[in-house]
Amino acid sequence: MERTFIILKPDAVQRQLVGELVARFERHGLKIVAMKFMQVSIDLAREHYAVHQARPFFNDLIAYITSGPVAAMVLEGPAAIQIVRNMVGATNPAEAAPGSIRGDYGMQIGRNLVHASDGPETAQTEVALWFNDSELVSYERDLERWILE
Ligand code: IDP
Ligand code: MG
Repeated sequence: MERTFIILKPDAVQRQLVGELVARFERHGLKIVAMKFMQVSIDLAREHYAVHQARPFFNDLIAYITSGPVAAMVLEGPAAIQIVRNMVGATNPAEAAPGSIRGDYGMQIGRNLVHASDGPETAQTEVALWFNDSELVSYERDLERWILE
């Protein structure tokens, strides 16, 4: 079983798309393991996006992710990382396939609505950066056998 980390970025919150986007993940069959609504600090933003610190858009990226509250969550399922990346779509909404979140709701790369972990190592690092162990909830879904064989 795999876990992946997702942020519904400030534009998703301001555009009142939180429910719609969470519904997409739920409908797909992904299991919500953790979720919180929060204002991201500059320090957390810099740590989360540390891999991009040398990029020309880094300061804009930090300004964007700290510009208002976000909804952060951990989703679980077999191949959850790849499934969520597919659902999110290409980084630039202009290149994202219709049917993906960025392809359906986004216009520009600097307002692309959602972050999702890009691999097993980043997923593990990001989950640990954003959530304490006690915030990751273990429970059974009654309909599990109708989603996973
Ligand atoms: P990803 O979110 O699809 O994984 P990354 O390459 O990891 O894309 O970039 C992280 C975030 O940085 C993007 O989601 C986007 O918000 C922003 N970003 C990436 N490239 C650019 C750019 O060229 N200009 C402005 N913002 C960018
Ligand atoms: Mg990325």
